Amino acid sequence: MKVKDVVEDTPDDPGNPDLNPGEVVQIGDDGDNTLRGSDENEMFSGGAGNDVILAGGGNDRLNGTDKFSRGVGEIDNLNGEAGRDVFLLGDQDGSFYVGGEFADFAIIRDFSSGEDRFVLSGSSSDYRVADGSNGNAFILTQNGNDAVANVLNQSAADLNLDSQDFIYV
Ligand SMILES: [Ca+2]
Ligand SMILES: [Ca+2]
Ligand SMILES: [Ca+2]
Repeated sequence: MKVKDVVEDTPDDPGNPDLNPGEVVQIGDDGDNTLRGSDENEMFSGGAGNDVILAGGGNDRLNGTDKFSRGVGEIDNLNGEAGRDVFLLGDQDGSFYVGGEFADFAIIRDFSSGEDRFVLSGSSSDYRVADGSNGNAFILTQNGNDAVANVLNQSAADLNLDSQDFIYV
């Protein structure tokens, strides 16, 4: 089951797990879902399972998991596509995709510095970046070296955890 709804009245805050005015919401179930967006501004939540999100145009917020399953054991594919997109990798309760080390993380296909942003839990000192094997970069927890995201077409030097590309909640 996929749920689609329109949010009417909440704060406009990309780091907020709640919803923003005018956002269309797409929510996956516990299986492996493909959520395909339109040119509207959307909020995607893949939930449990290994999900693919194709956000389409518009300024979208992409969460491959949710506050319940938290990305544990999941590998989600997040595609922001056109527009200024936000990739949610954690919330105020902690980082997503932690527990399975390199068996759980979000794959970010089209991050563009200065345009798109990441949301991470905590502060920049909780994370580090490292180069992957083929022209990609990992965002890892400082504590436990647990992969949170694999950012394609970026090197570790391209990702500045203290820049405005990163929002901490
Ligand atoms: Ca969209
Ligand atoms: Ca998922
Ligand atoms: Ca992990």
